[in-house]
Amino acid sequence: MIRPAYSPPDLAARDWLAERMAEAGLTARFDAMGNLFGLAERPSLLLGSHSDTQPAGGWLDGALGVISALEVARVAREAGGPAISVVSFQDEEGRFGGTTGSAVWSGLLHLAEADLAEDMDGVTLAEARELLGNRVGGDVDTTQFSGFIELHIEQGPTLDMAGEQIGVVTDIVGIRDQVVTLTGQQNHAGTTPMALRRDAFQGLSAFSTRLNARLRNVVTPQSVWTIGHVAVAPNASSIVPGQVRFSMQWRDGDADRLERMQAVIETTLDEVAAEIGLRVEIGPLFGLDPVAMDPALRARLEAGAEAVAPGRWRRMPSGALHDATNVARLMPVAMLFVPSIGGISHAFEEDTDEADLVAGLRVLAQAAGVQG
Ligand code: HGY
Ligand code: MN
Ligand code: MN
Repeated sequence: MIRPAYSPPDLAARDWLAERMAEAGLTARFDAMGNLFGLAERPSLLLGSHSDTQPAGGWLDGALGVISALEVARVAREAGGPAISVVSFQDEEGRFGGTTGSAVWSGLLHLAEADLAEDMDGVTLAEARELLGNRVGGDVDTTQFSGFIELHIEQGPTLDMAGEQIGVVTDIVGIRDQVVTLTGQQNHAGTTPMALRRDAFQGLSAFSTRLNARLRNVVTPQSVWTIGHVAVAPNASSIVPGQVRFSMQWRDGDADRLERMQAVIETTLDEVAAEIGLRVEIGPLFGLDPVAMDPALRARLEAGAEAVAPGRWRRMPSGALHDATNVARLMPVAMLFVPSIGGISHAFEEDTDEADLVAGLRVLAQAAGVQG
């Protein structure tokens, strides 16, 4: 099942979750973005993640953290404490940009500005939010929470290859993401000599090849860059492409290196465009800087990992982006990972051994002060 933000499956899943929160004794509340909170008495520790998915995502990305948080909160209430609240953030997967729900809740992004964002089909966030209807119950005060812990799948190969069960996250990488449009000249694929073409796809191809070579001078083995979405126009076999629109995304643990990568991207784009005779348009830049996890909360996760999986846990950075990056603007945050089999994620094959899922839940409960 895939649940793109604000889609009927996403909203049905959030309605189901709101009922489970109420059954667990929490007060369910949707805010204006569609972030769904299950609130305990003040002050409480906030646990959670996101329940929207990628267009072709796996069953655990986000949902694991939300359901685990609900279970820990339920057990905590039955045990008479501590107060644990739960959240499922909206649009972490970025139908409208990236970690949009927690970005608005944390004050990084104003709702009015977020509403202008469009998805790949031209639907605005304002239009998508209207589908929330009368679910919206008002803002959720950020000061009622003492901190935030997110359990998530690793989405990479490290723990699985090492045969370990738990990753305690040290920091979350930063990200930059933008849409680039190259415009040349649409023309006949049979009569247009190669030397006279202003072929936008050839521009993208030359850009990508040259970028891979140029970035080698700037990056480390942990740096990544991706052209994940490409729209070729008019996308016909007998027409020289007049335009390509593509996503340019890069990530690194060092904010300065993200800047240096951006400079290489922009100079390479300009150089290739000048050679082929293309116009370059670069859309708004979506960016989040690297964030370090809170030492005190992280220590609680490390103690839990040592108790639950002695000798089978490690400290590690997160190469994936998470809502915790935004929430860190408001309160102490920490994250823990369980292994992804084969390192696969953002794919239907995404999976984790049940024993590892249970281990992650137990570490989360222990770090939250809940004896499961
Ligand atoms: O792309 C990410 O890192 C996140 O899984 N949305
Ligand atoms: Mn996720
Ligand atoms: Mn994801």
